[in-house]
Amino acid sequence: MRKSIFILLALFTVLISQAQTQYTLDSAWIRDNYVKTETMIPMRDGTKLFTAIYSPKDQSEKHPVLMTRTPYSCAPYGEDRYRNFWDNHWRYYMREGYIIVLQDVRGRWMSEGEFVDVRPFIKDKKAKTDIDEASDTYDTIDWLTKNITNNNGRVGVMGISYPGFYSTMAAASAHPALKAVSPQAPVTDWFIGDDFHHNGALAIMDGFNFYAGGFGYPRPNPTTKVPVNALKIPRNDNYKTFLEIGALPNFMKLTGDSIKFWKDLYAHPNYDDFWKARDARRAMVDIKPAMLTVGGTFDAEDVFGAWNLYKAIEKQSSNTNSKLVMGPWYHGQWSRADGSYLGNVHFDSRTAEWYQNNIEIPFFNYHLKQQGAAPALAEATIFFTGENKWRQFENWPPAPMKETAIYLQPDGSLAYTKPVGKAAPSEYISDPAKPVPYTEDVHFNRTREYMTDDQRFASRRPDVLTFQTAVLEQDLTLAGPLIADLLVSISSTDADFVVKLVDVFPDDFRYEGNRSDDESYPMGGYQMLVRGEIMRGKFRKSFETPVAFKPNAVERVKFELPDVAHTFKKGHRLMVQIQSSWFPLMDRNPQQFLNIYEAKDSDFKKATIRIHHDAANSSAILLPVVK
Ligand code: PG9
Repeated sequence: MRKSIFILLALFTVLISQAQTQYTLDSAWIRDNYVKTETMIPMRDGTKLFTAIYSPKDQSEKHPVLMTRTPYSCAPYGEDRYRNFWDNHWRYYMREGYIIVLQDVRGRWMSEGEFVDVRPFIKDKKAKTDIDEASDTYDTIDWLTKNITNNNGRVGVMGISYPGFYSTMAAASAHPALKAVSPQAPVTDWFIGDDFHHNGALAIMDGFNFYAGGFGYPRPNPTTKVPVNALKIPRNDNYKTFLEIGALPNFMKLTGDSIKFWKDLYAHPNYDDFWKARDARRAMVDIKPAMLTVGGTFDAEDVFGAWNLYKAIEKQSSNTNSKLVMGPWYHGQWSRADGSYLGNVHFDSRTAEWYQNNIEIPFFNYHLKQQGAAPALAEATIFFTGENKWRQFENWPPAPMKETAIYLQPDGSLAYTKPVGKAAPSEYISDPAKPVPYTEDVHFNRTREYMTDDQRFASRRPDVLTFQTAVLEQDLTLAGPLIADLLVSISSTDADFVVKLVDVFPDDFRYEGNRSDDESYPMGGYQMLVRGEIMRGKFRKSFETPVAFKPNAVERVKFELPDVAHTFKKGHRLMVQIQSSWFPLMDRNPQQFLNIYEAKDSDFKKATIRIHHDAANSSAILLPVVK
């Protein structure tokens, strides 16, 4: 007995030391194989940008450069302090011997100059003072290729989210050494679908926490100092906190007068030149480098950006080598986690690892190291949830996709035929004092998991309408954008419309688990959110010019929801939910036609919302059906 305990202890000691070695090896490995330098690179207008360069010590061959430009800092600062690349996909490129370059964008952290949020692209630059993120990237690449020893003259740029926006702008730089760019979950249009607004409605929780929590604070001079979050609000229950803060002017009182972008956002309530100039798609013309646009179908921040940046490149720059990959991921999951599940929903494989090994690394190795054959990359590589399979397409949306109307019926069903005869509309009272929560749970920060969460908490509310199909007798696969085409009447002069596409699991469904470390659990009747989107009703005719509703008159509210890639399996049902708030994910609509950024708490009124589904006014969802 004593001997076996000794053996076990010895084994345990060896295992622990190996684990530490592995961990130590990772961080020590970087120091053993890379050397870090920091420099200020001059831009054409004289502004210098802080740049950290990690170069392989191996000088036996020339190395490609892979860069990310970020507003989130190149930390840690100091040539003796190394970033831990081992917890994300950059580790693969260090193992491949790339020169890794991180740069603080203009006006952020240690870079000189003035920061401008999603700096507008200048198409025809005439003077050295006509600078934008594309010209800053051009000047940076020029300096790098001329000054980094042992580089092979080929540069790539990659970035997720805001760094995804800078990747998009890099592609527009047209520097001849720039051979491959991967905008990932790229910030693309902050009024129509990314981060701050969805169809004109304000993403109040994310936007306020992000800007008022630190990012928006003034940075008068270069600094490595992390801004202290000066926001003093209760952080135990976001629904309660944001409801008690109330109307949007109250949030401005909390931020004070120092957050420029927050003031800009309030000053531009409609889709005007301020927002149009910041639409990254404007720059996607005559793009030279190979493009790999990547995103997550369940990305709560920039799912719009990924799908629609790719579509803009296809439409505006048809000669570009442009590919799309969309996996079943939350924001950035493909760079860190294994991608095998999100919340309660499992995907039966390590989708992120598959993507890294089969797509991203071969993409950069081919274009930057001229290694291997051209990756056999389909135009669009898309993971379909529901069936849990990758599918490849020659274009996206796929040619066989057929836009198919499914109609809301008076009895709460959905059918491919229009309702016949007359019928009373379905209606609910939308009360801004009791908005529909975006999730069942209580927490402060917005969760990632809400994008696939069970929607039964909502469908049981009197202010949420549900329509569902009969049990499906065969699989139904959707591939592309959804269009909500609603005929509505409201008792007031403005309202929001949230449409949710839901996969209703069979009552006896059980997640069986497919790995030894995976438990199994019941999911009978689970109402999986596949896609949700909000439309601020006053923008139904135009995002530039809001129009009031005529009380109680039937009007059309038609809008696009971000693309989906999902198979409703045989035995499931397809459900549509309709509601008029989604809180505190989105700000509340006072349900009166006014400038919401100037609303008073007393302006928020209940309204009766009616959704019409009869022969004359047939509300429908246009489904992107592929067989
Ligand atoms: N898409 C994220 C974001 C950027 C700017 C404001 C709010 C959110 C991000 O960069 O992660």
